[in-house]
Amino acid sequence: MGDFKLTTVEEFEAATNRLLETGAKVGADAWQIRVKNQTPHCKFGEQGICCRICAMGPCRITPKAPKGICGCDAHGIVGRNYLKFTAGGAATHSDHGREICHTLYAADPNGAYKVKDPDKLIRIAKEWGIETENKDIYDLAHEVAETALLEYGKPFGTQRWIKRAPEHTQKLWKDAEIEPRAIDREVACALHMSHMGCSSKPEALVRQSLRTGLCDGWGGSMCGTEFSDVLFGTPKPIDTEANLGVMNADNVNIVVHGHDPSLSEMICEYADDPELIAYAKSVGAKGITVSGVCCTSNEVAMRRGIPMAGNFLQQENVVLTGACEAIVVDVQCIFPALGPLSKCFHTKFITTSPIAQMPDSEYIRFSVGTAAEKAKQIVKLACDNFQNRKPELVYIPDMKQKSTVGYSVEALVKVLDGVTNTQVDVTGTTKPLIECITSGVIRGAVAMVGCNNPKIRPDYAHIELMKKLIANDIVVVASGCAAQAAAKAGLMDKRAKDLCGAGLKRVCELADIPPVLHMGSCVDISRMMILVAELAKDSGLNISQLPVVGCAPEWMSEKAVSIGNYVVATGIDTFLGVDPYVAGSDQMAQWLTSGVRDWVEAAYTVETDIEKLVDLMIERIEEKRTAIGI
Ligand code: MSK
Repeated sequence: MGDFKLTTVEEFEAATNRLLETGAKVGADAWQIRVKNQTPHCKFGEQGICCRICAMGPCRITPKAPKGICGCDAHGIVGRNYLKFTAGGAATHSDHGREICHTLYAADPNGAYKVKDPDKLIRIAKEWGIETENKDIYDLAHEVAETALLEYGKPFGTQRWIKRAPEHTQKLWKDAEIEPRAIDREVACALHMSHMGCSSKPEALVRQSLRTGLCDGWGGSMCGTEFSDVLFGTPKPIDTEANLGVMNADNVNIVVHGHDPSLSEMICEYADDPELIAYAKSVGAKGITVSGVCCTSNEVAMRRGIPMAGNFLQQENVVLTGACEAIVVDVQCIFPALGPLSKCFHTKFITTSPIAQMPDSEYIRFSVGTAAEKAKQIVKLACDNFQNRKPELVYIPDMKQKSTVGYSVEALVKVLDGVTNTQVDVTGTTKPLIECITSGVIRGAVAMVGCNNPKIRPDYAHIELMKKLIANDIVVVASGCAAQAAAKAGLMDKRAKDLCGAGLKRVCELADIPPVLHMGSCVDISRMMILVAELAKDSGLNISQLPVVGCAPEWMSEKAVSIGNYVVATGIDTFLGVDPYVAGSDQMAQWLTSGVRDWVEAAYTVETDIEKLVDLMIERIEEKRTAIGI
């Protein structure tokens, strides 16, 4: 292993504490302080038994008051809250996907956005029955984009993407009446069902929660992923670095944060522009460093090798370094706290989307038509701000790890081709991976996804779970902030293979991969759905029979609940480290952890003890292996 060593959570925390000292000097607020102010949390809210969907309440369920004013009981209230939560997540992911479709619709050979993966575009067009012969690639892009946009509101039929699922899965969805129809319809239907005086039956609310999740994972998110690949390139393995040490005290530091690659791609483009680099030098910097936070970081890391400064609960840390000239955000997971915090430093907090506008920010509206001009303006503004730095406040923790990222399904299939000794030509299939699993060289796989949540020691659950899984020869595919936790710790460094069991270590060596594979942002969990669908088709097994589980140990957002619902509905048992506000209803808990298994052959497990959570996952993977006789 040479001089390779994982960075520990204790080291992360020591760096954060040092940054919080800077914050205290300038009177900055921090999430660590706000958590204390908000604790203990409201018990009614925690259990999901507070109802405020009409103006007769709010009603709260207690042993003395077991029903709301309308007569709704705890099960109906928890169920409606759960469905609304799901709808929020599905709407958010899917609207991100819609924006990407609009960007594709505006792609122009002479404009800011071009088609970078025409082969993928043609593959999708053929999949959707769109004529490709003798068609200009941009005409095709516009036609495909318009077809995709119509998936959001089409009056009849189901999502096009679901045809990618194995027939067995599609039949389960049909039989359970959870095939996702138009994306906007499922979200609207969820809000309709959970309106005052509509559904209060847990079974019905859970069913629509799965359907709404499916319109995200096999609808809006899949649009987001697939068309981002068409526009910006399908990720391939690429080297980068992760953690706050990627910021450079000598350079103008621009941090991109949020989710939509349309903005961050343009910022990266202009940060590389020789004219703007010369401009940065003219103001006293040595160059320009772009780094990322949250999923927008995953997007540009996977395609450009842009370093990852941190994940969700590190977003304030980048400002606390005193070396951030601009934090430029698009949508989702952005703390409004960044506004007041940036005022304690010289940092410009730049909001760019009408969807995410915040006080104390500089709003530079970004749109497809003006993308190049606005990106240039933002990079220049950051350069101008370099001279306003207060050197006495600058401290960048000397902490970063090497990572190899960019394992799209296409890339994964390609790299794993080299692993087995099979004589069959398996190029382009998941058969090598199946062979590794059936032979027992790899015991199974875990899709580790999701956020940070102050209820869990930040990053600890992600990192400890991943370490134990890979030591047990279970490969981990990761996305979102879970992926960044792994990268910051060093688990995406190929040298981390030495932490694996003998089988997985051998696979890592032969395929030249790290044991934790970066699959992208939170919309990219749709990549994981495509991967399991292909594994099922190539192995002849049902998805639910594969020794594969999902896990979100530190999740916090509505999007994560939508994701959980589509992962479970796809047939993958899903393990959560944070309760989704359903503890107040044993009926809802029963439906989610067991009842749904009758429909989709998978269910949730909620376990807040991290040690137990990982053991349960390993147990489940081994049970699945035994059930199929491998
Ligand atoms: S950014 S949804 S904190 S993964 Fe996608 Fe991270 Fe969770 Fe946001």
